[in-house]
Amino acid sequence: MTTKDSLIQKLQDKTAEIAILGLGYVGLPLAVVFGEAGFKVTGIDPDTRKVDLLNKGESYIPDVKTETVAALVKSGHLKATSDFSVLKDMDAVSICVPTPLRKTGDPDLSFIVSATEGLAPYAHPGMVVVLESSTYPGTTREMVLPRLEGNGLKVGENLFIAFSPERVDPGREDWTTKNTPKVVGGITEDCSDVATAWYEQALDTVIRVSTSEAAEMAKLLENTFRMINIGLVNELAIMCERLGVDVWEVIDAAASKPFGFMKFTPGPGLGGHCIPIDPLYLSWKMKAFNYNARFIELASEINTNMPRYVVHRMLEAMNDRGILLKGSKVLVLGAAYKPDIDDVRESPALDVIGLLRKKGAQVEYHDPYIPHIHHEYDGWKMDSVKDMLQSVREADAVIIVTNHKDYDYAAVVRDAKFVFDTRNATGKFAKGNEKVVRL
Ligand code: SAJ
Repeated sequence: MTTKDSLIQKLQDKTAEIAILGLGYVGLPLAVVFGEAGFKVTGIDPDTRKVDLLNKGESYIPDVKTETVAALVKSGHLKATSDFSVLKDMDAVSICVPTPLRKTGDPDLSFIVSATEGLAPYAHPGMVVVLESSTYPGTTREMVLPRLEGNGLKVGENLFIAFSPERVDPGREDWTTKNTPKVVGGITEDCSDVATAWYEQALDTVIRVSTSEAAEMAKLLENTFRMINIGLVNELAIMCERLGVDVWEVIDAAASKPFGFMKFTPGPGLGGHCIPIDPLYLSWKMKAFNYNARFIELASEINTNMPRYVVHRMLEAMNDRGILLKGSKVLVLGAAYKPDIDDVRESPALDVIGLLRKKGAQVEYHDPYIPHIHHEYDGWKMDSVKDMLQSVREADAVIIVTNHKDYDYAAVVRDAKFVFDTRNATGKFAKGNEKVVRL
């Protein structure tokens, strides 16, 4: 029996030992899915706080219930450690580490490199390694493979390497790690065979592609598609304002088309750790091929400018009402990067608050999910106000930046002196209401 066949056999009878490198919002749900499928899973993370919580049977990820973790720890299907040497006993390793941007706007692969270099000393014949972190096409072949191959390890023969993009949408309950179709592409056909055989043991649907580059590019297409279409509707909002047309009415009307259209809505900018970032990994890579990814650059420019645009619109609307922004009390409603989650990464609210502060407004914010924020570049820190409606009443102006569903928008409109609504959250309360201006 070849090394490949015996590894596939161990994966199919679930005697293969699984390691998940990186226990964040991607890695922990994946560890749970493999554990619940019957594998013994070892989570590895340098953050000992996460390790200790997991070994006590506690979850720190909202999408993963503590009772789920507790049951898996109790049954011996899940444990955690910060000690990479356990990898010498592992047969299958999934790398789920962040791929942010550097301050220069270039891809930051340092987490992938350090995870791979942490794994390398323990890589052994009969191991499969899958990278899940969103990254540019070629990363698995150029950055992971060279660090693992050698010392008797030959990819496709006794070492199997693939890429499988994470598709975790924090806070979503209908599509989960287990039931969301999963793309898998290997460095070689044999690598694809092994990685697919592994993932098919725990995930409902595995979509096999021919190479790791195809899998890397599929992910970037998914998120570039979103970023560009959000940029399109943001520019549509700018055009509609010039035309005196209600962009929200226009989008709702277009969305009545049952085919050939997909609804996106304008807003104060593009937040999160996926959509604003993943496409820039692609445009950065294309520069090495002397190709300028113009759609991505333009959409990124439009989206990046939206915080400045909405503050300008608000300033104009306040001026029309004789309210001077400088020195006025402004309440920002919603700081998370999208509704009903507790994540503030890259949130446009941070930019809006920074711009309002620079224009001399006395800014407060409220967000039920974000008790405090700290702007790492500008250095300012703020705590969410406690009584949202009380702060609405005390403010000279309110700007709705993130439209959490729990907000009572009727009460906000009732009690506010002026509302600038960047999300059409006040929709039906805004019609003909002088106090409300929408993007
Ligand atoms: N946004 C708009 N208008 C829209 C949609 C989004 O302004 O029409 C803004 C949001 O407010 C947010 C940013 O864009 O600031 C990103 O929003 P998102 O809905 O794309 O949410 P994310 O960043 O959590 O994206 C994730 C992605 N999932 C993965 O990468 C695995 C994305 O592929 C999903 O499609 C998305 O969740 C989702 O559908 O919720």
